[in-house]
Amino acid sequence: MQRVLVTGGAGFIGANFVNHLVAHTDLQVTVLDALTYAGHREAVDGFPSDRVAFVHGDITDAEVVDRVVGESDAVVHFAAESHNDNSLHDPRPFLDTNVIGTYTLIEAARRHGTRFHHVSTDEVYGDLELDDPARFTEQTPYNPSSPYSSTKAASDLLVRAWVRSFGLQATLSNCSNNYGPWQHIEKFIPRQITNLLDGRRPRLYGEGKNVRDWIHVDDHNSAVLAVLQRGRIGETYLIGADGERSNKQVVEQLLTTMGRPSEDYDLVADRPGHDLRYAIDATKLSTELGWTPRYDFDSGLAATVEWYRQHEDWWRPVKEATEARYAKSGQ
Ligand code: NAD
Ligand code: TDX
Repeated sequence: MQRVLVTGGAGFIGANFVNHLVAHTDLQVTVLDALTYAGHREAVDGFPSDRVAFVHGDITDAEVVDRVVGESDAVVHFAAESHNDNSLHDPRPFLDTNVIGTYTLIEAARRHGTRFHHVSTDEVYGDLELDDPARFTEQTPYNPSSPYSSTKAASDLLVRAWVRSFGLQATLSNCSNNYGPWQHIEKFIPRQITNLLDGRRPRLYGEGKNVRDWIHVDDHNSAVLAVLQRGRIGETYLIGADGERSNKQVVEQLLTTMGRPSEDYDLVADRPGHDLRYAIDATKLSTELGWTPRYDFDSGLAATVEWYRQHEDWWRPVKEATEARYAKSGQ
């Protein structure tokens, strides 16, 4: 394996993955990214051109996809519409990118016999009760709740069907909630960090009791690389780092870290259909591939706060518009 195509490589997780590949492998990288509102060219700038090439294009464009897949030994597919709240207001781009885009990529990978890794989410499994000791495993039945998660579930099923029907050389991974540098400030953790940096109060949906299972983006990406290099074809691996916390706990921790009283937040309108709890059992990944996470949540979160403090010129231009969109839904 020499050249890896990273779709969505200018987005949050994809950009961190490109940085991870440059730092930890000799692989050459091609990024394919449409630079939607969530894509940032500068997140993958500054590498030597023999390490990282950038192609500005859409994964639903069969012509450009066929060319870049044909030039690559493997594809790692991150590109997606990724925000649940956006999917509730306008689902159509989620169908186009997540379903048709994935279809376009796996057809090209099938034609060229290219190794394919599909990056997905634990949200395909629906949610768990707050007081249920159960966690998601690779055997949990699919039961997605939102337009976003249902289109991700559809894309997973397409990849699985292409493995079975056409012998596509694919693996899949489903990861829990990521945090870290370059995450768009529409998402929970960076929204609250930038609210606090801006002198605003954090905004918790509902009563703040929903639970997410947090993992640092670099731990997600080291797991994706392990699956790409050593995963068994046709298999799904769940990725998680035992990071369950309620949203209220996370906000209280941010307030304390940033020197504000821990009750200094607002409860706002809940998300329709809001999943209660996600939790990942990553036993298969750790026993089969020997993967372990490196970050603990407390120091990872503190480093992330510091990153947003240092990168105000990156997030400041979109802060007002992001908050104005939330204000329309009372959030
Ligand atoms: P993101 O929204 O930050 O980035 C998505 C990237 O894809 C952007 O660079 C965007 O420009 C690009 N893109 C969107 N539509 C495109 C199209 N039609 N053609 C080409 N490029 C396009 O998303 P993220 O949070 O980095 O998520 C990346 C992947 O990881 C997604 O598949 C998501 O479902 C999955 N995932 C995310 C999380 C999480 O916590 N963020 C957790 C598990 C899985
Ligand atoms: O302002 C907020 N207040 C709040 O309480 C926002 C933006 C969110 N929330 C809540 C909703 C969720 O319970 O915080 C939790 C996390 O919200 P998001 O950051 O929107 O993430 P989530 O909906 O859990 O989905 C994320 O994890 C799985 C990613 O956005 C997905 O791409 C990934 O698949």
